Amino acid sequence: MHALLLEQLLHILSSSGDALPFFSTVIMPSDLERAMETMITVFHRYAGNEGNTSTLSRKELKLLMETELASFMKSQRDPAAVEKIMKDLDGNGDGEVDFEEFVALVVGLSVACEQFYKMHMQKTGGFKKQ
Ligand SMILES: [Ca+2]
Ligand SMILES: [Ca+2]
Repeated sequence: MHALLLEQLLHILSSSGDALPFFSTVIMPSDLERAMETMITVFHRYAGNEGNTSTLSRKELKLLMETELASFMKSQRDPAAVEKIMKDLDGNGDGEVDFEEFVALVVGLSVACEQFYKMHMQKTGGFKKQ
């Protein structure tokens, strides 16, 4: 992520007066806020299993993908897929996947899914103006 953008976002969050941003304080989180919270909690659920508790080892990433991205993994016939994805995600080359690197996976899959979503909507006429 762009360092300046991250700095700005951190500033906005910290100036809201609550050190632990908004998730725990928002009574009715929006869909998007809920999605963000889910990404964070899912990541930490797996990252905490072994070694560094704030990064995913190869084993932790594999378990996360097999459990949380089961349908994607089922359609994936390449047995070395996790290995390749791990290598792609590990931007800083430390052999672990941190949250920022993990988010790239979620973003990549979301972008790919959105392409299918658009095709589906066009086929079913979902994009037509009412
Ligand atoms: Ca870990
Ligand atoms: Ca890394």
